[in-house]
Amino acid sequence: MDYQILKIQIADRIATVTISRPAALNALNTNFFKELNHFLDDLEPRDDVKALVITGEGKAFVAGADIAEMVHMNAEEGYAFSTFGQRTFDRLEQLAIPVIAAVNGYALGGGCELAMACDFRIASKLAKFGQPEMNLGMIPGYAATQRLSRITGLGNALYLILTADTISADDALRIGLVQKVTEPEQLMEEVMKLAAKMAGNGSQAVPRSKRIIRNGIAMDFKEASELEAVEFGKQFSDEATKEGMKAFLEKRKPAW
Ligand code: DAK
Repeated sequence: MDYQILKIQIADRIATVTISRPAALNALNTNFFKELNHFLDDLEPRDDVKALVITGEGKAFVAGADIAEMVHMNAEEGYAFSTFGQRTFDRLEQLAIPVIAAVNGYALGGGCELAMACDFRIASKLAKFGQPEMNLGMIPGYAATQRLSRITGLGNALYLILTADTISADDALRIGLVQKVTEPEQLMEEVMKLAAKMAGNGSQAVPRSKRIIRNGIAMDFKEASELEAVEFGKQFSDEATKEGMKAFLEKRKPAW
């Protein structure tokens, strides 16, 4: 596919996707979702890529869904736009490998929702977060009503969605919406370090943990604990897990 919006780089087992429509602050349109799905089609079967980073070009991560595209939609098109976007974000969330949002600037509306569909959010000090849909007379459409409360708690989700306030990276850190705040020029270095740390684990423990945490949150505690126990048992058939334990006992690094 000839990508027009995404810039894709794969190096050292880490894929980096840069959303590049800076003239529209990287607003998400139908073509973005088509390109991201195409990229995920290529990525999912690969076992040489161990982490994915998503970032934006210019002063925005993503300033929301593309208002210029949405303004012309009828109910049928709005529904299609919604389901296509939701399915894409679910797909990202369910990806086997960890996904990091490197939030370089505005993450508003659909942009904050995209960041929340990633596993972690590392933010530049310049980043701003919010769900300003209220200002457009809309409600969020890519699951902010659900993901924001799960990530930051009910009070913060109600506050951000009902007031449409935009918050700083430091405030986002305070409410647990981001995991770390960096100087702008250090953002990608910090993110790559984090990605490399997970990508360097040669066992199945990273994808296995992600799968249990992601699936377990939709279960009751007992059922989720059982899922953990089943997966815990399965890893004893993995050579890499045996190697990890043996290496510890032999006081050496695992040969992964
Ligand atoms: N869509 C389209 N264009 C956008 C945009 C957006 N979300 N945000 C910015 N742009 C465009 C601006 O129109 C402007 O274009 P030109 O006038 O130069 O052609 C260019 O990007 C630069 O923007 P500004 O001139 O406004 O830049 P400033 O630095 O002055 O301001 C800003 C930056 C981020 C504060 C401001 O651009 C802004 O307030 N942007 C809108 C933020 C916003 O309201 N975002 C939420 C969008 S609503 C759904 C699913 C999801 C959603 C809805 C439904 N379904 C499933 C149905 C999600 C909705 C949203 O995300």
